[in-house]
Formats: sequence, C-alpha cells, structure tokens
Amino acid sequence: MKIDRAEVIVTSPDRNFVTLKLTTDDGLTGLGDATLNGRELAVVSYLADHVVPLLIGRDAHAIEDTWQFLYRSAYWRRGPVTMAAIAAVDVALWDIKAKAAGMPLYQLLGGASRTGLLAYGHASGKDVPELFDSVRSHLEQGYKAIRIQTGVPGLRAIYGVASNVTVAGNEGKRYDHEPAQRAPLPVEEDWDTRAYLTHLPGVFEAVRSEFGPDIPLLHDGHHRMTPIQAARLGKALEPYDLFWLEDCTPAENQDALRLVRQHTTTPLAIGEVFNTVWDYQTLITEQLIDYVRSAVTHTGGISALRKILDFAAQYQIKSGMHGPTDISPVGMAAAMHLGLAIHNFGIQEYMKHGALTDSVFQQSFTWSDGLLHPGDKPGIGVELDTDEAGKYPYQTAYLPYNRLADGTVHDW
Ligand code: EZ4
Ligand code: CO
Repeated sequence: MKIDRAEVIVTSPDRNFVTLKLTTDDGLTGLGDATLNGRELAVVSYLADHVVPLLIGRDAHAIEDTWQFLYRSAYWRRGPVTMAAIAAVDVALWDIKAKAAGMPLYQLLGGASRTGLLAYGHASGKDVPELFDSVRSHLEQGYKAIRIQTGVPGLRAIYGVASNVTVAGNEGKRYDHEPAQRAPLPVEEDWDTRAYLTHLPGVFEAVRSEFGPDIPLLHDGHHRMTPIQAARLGKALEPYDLFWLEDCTPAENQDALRLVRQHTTTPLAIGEVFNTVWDYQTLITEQLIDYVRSAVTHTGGISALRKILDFAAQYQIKSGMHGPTDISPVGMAAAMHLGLAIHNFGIQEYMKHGALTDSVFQQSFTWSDGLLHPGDKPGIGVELDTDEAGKYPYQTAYLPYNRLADGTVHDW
C-alpha cells in the first residue's frame, strides 16, 4: 500500500486549522492535524514544500520508518513547526493503518484501558459571580472536572477570560473560545504577577465554599511566574486541593520546577509548548511534574507522544493532553485514541469546537457523563468535508501578548 496523494488543507470555519490528507493507491485516506496557533502558514509551507514531495510512493504501512526518516533526514531537529508537520504525517498514517485493519485506532495501540476519558472544561469570569455562573454552566454540561480562571482587579484583560479581550472593531467577538483573534496584529494584554498572586487564593476559597470539596479543580498559570513566585502560589493553593497547577513557570527551563517542587505538594502539569521527549528529560527522571501536557499535534504525533508517556509511566507521571480549540477535531480524536489505550491516562482537556468546525469535520467521538470516547469507526473516526472546508479561507489571527504596567513585554 503506497502513498499516492498528499494534500495540505487550510480552513478557517471558527478558527484556522491545518490538516494533512493522505490517500493511498488502494483508495484509503488518512487525516493528520498540523495546526500551530498563530503560525499556521509556516507548517503549511513545511509540509507542502518540503514533506509532501517525500511522501509520494512511500509504503503507507511504514509509520516508524517514515517518522525517523522525516526527523533525521531534515538534519534540523525539533521545534514546533517541524514536530507539528511530522505529527500530521504520523497521525494520517495511523488513521490509514487502522482503516486498513478495520479497527478503531485505539485497538492497534493495545486496546481500551478504560471505558472513557475524564475531561475538564474551562470555567472563567471577570469576577467571582461571573465565574460561578460559568462553573454552574459547565456542571450542567456534564463536566466532572473544571479549570478555574478569573480576572484580576486592576488588570484589563487576562489569559483564560476570553470575553475580556477586545481588539478595535472586534469587541466581544471570541475566536472559537480562544484568546487569539482574527486581526492584523496581536492584542496587547496587561499583567501584574503581584496582583495575581494576591487575588487567586481567595478565588479558589470562594469556589470551594460554593461548590464543595469533591469537584476536581485545575488552574493554568500560563508561564508567567518566576520559580519562587510559583512556589508561593502552589503553597497558597494547597488548602483548595487542586487537581493540578499548569505551566507555573516558562516551560523551557526544566530546572525551575525543582525549586517549585521543593516547596509545594500542589500537583504540577507542564508541556503544552514542548515538542520532544528532551523537553521532559529532567522533569520526568527527577519526578518534578505529575502530568505531561503535550498534544499529539505538537509533539510529533502518536508514535512520539506514546514513547514520552511510556517513559513518564515509569515515574508515575500521567497524561494531561492539551485540548484547546486550536487542536483540530483530528488532533482531538488522535488524543482520545491514545488516551483510551495507555495505562497512565490522567485527564483530557476538552473545549467544544464551534458549529462551523463541526460542519467541516465529521466526528464520531461521544461525550457523556463527563467522559469522552473516540468511537468505534475504523481509523481515528474523523472525515474532512473538503467542499465545506473550501468555504472558509485562512484568516490572519494572532495570540495576544503581555506588557507590564511600565511597558515591559512579559510572558503570555
Ligand atoms: O493558550 O492553546 O491550557 N491551555 C492553554 C491554551 C493555549 C492555547 C495557545 O494556542 O494554555 O489556551
Ligand atoms: Co495551558
């Protein structure tokens, strides 16, 4: 079975998505997600200009060999653009292999280790009453675990509270629930770590006293703290029993987590911006984290993330795969198959895609009683309607960025 055709499809139903579609000489098709939020066209070029020509005529069954060939023959290793492109090829080939086998992909990864995947959603509000409404609405939607993000007094706009973000002419319009917006320039947000650290423990106190001790609560620090600030926050949040504190420091310095870990028992999750196992080497072997946040889409695909998670399993570290709406339905399906199969599954982030996205991507996952399941169609269970996709051309969109009160650019 040879790869006969490879197409890179860009579509922007509710937001931009990049999808690789492979077709074999016997007519099977496979899809892979290559969406890199705010830098989508760099991956389009990497795939279309440098990878597609290498794929034609290759054995569609040789997934590991193709992965190693793309990784090593490029010479220039790692990085989000390269690893998103390799991920798309890897997932598309797994989709094809599972279709050829007539099985849902999770069966080829070892079969189901559980009946469904615990998923968490994003509650947020500019203040505590608005946050409570959002928590209630998530509970009504069936979520059994909830991420908590709020506005901070004195700050205009803040990560995770999307409705606060405005851009001239685009006020109040959300970009499929993500802070990125369709505009020619990135939105500028403001940041003050001291105000945030003072405010946040009281928010968790309020949420626990309103909603009780049982519901797992999560929080995303979005890389904004120094190690000692993160240590202080982890300690301050201990009474509220977080499921995890995510991205407490900029993720690229693994040693920072050693300091945080020495000071707090709040579980730590990190890695949505990582792209290979090397980003986790110290974190995993020294047990400095509890959850691996990588998405299949940004970490070289199922083949590579499976290896990272098997490595993590030896240290009792679990999966917490990234699942914002900038992971396409194809990337989400890949995550669900992998999460169902591995033993060390932790939790899956799950933000619902918009209605237009669902009209472009036909999906077969189920969501019931707080659990996701990828479904039992052969392959990953997602098909792309190219006619629908063609109705929504790429639109320029950027993630926001941060400045401190004195104008200094800060981590976003
Ligand atoms: O900001 O996916 O945990 N989720 C996150 C996301 C990221 C976006 C960036 O593209 O941090 O909301
Ligand atoms: Co995050």
